[in-house]
Amino acid sequence: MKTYLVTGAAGFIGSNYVKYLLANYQDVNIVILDALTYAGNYGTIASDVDGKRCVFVKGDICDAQLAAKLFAEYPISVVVNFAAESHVDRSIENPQLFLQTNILGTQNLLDAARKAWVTGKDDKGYPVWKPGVRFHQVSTDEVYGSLGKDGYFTETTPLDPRSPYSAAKTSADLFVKAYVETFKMPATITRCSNNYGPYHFPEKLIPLIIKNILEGKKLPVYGKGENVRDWLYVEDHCKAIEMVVRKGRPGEVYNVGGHNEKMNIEIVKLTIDTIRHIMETEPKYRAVLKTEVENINYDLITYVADRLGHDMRYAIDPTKITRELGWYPETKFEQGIVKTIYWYLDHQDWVKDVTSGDYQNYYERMYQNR
Ligand code: NAD
Ligand code: TDX
Repeated sequence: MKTYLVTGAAGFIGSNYVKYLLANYQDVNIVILDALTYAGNYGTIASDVDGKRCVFVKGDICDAQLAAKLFAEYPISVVVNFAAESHVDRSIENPQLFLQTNILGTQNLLDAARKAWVTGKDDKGYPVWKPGVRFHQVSTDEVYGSLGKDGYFTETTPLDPRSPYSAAKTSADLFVKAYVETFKMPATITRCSNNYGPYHFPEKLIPLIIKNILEGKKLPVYGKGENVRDWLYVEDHCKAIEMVVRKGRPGEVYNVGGHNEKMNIEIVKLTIDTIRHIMETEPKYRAVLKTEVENINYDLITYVADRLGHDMRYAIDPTKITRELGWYPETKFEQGIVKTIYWYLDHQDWVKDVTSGDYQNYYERMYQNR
């Protein structure tokens, strides 16, 4: 058995990863560390936490004492660091929080792992690591900056972050690299494109649009809606991470992407069309609507002021992970988006739950007078 410390697992991707691990790998125990910020929800993982294969600890990745205690208490040999402030718009409002969590938090985990996993020194003074240990950093394609019409991000594309969010994620990646070079830490990084799927917090484009359509609210599209994102179904991302943790070469970066480039406005229109079709053909779902079926149309789209420094296009070249590890995106976007919409229709209680806190204030602050 191996014990994984999975941080940020009460959020979107981390919770999907824990569910994926528990369902597919019998050789893994999990310690979840999550601060339960606005983006973390215990209910998302409550059914996974059994106190045996999976335990939950509420806490901050910046807390050095807590991290040391976890390494002392559990035989952790793998860290998968999802915990982060993840929303670009919030990073424009409060850059410092992103620096705190995404950079200092990652460095704190790197140090805690180093203290727990180093057993001595080799003849050149480099640390000797316990066999089989691995630190995995979950990063993003946003560290590469923004593309024009052509080209793809590869692992050798220069880092060129442009938002406080991506600047902080880039700094975290550089700390991981520094620990690899300086201490020979067995660490890996994955840089992934935009994820979508179950448990996605409704501040991000796809779940926000789904929620607003069902409530008959306007759909805020930034700028002209022509910015391009490369969408990946979240379970495909989880599979990629696990392949890298198990088989990826220590010290390496792997790009993960879905070959699914779409303009934002295409996403919004497709989501409107799909929900309208479901409501027309499966009347039982009309019970979740706070509007009439006839109102589900393109008139809901409203163009609002653009995001400051809005990256134009992201597109990942995942050749390396496919060639080295055999990973490929299994879920076609057209299937994934339908699955995702049904998941939200069937989990309105979850949406209500995660938006019961400060969500309404955030929403008004972000979109009123935009
Ligand atoms: P999320 O915002 O849904 O979840 C983040 C989780 O981290 C939450 O459960 C939150 O409570 C927890 N957290 C925040 N600060 C913490 C702290 N100081 N200590 C402990 N826990 C803390 O994020 P997500 O979309 O699931 O993203 C997860 C990771 O994947 C992030 O590192 C993000 O940068 C990266 N990523 C996301 C995407 C995407 O499309 N969502 C794409 C590529 C990479
Ligand atoms: O209301 C909106 N209207 C809109 O037009 C929102 C919330 C977004 N957008 C646009 C901005 C982007 O071009 O949609 C696109 C997607 O926006 P987000 O869902 O906020 O994602 P993005 O900024 O692309 O970042 C996401 O992918 C990379 C994640 O939030 C990051 O954590 C990840 O690293």
